[in-house]
Amino acid sequence: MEKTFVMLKPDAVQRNLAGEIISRLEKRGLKLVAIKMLRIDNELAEQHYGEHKGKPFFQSLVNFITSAPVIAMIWEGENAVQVARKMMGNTDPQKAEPGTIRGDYALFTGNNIVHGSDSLESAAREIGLFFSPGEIINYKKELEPWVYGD
Ligand code: IDP
Ligand code: MG
Repeated sequence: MEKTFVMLKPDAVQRNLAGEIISRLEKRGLKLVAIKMLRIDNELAEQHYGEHKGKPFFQSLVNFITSAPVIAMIWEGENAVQVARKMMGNTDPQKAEPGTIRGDYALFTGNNIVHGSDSLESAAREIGLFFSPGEIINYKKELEPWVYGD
C-alpha cells in the first residue's frame, strides 16, 4: 500500500491544530504507520526543502520550519500521496478550497500548517530523511474492509 510523508508544521503545533489534522486523516481512512515530534535542525531543513534552494523564500522557509517543534508522520493508504495532497489544498491557503486543511485553518503561504509529499519519489525520499525502517509500523486494522471493500 502507498505511503506518504505528512508533517504538521510549527504553526499547526503552536495553534493546537495537531489533533484536528490527525483526526481528519484518520477519519478519511488513511492509516498512521509512523509518528514523531522533533525540532528540525538547519541541516535537515535544507535537505527536506532542497528543491527550493535559491528561491527568494528559501531562507524564511528554513527559519520557519526550524523555529519550533513539528510532528512528522507517515500515512498509508490507496493513492495516499495524492489523497493527502488533495486534503491539504493549495499551497497558498487563500487559494485553497474551504473543506481542505489549509483552506479551513490558514491564511498565509509561509504559515500553511501542513506539508505533504508531492509524488511517490518525494514520499520515499522524505520518509527516508525523517524515519528509520524500524520506526515504521506494519500492522492491520480491522476496519480496512469497511474502507476499501473486501
Ligand atoms: P507545498 O508545500 O504545497 O508542496 P511547495 O511549492 O513545495 O509547496 O513549497 C514548500 C513550502 O514553501 C510551502 O508549503 C510554503 O510554506 C513555502 N512557500 C512556497 N512558495 C512560497 C512563496 O512564494 N512565499 C513564501 N513561502 C512559500
Ligand atoms: Mg512541496
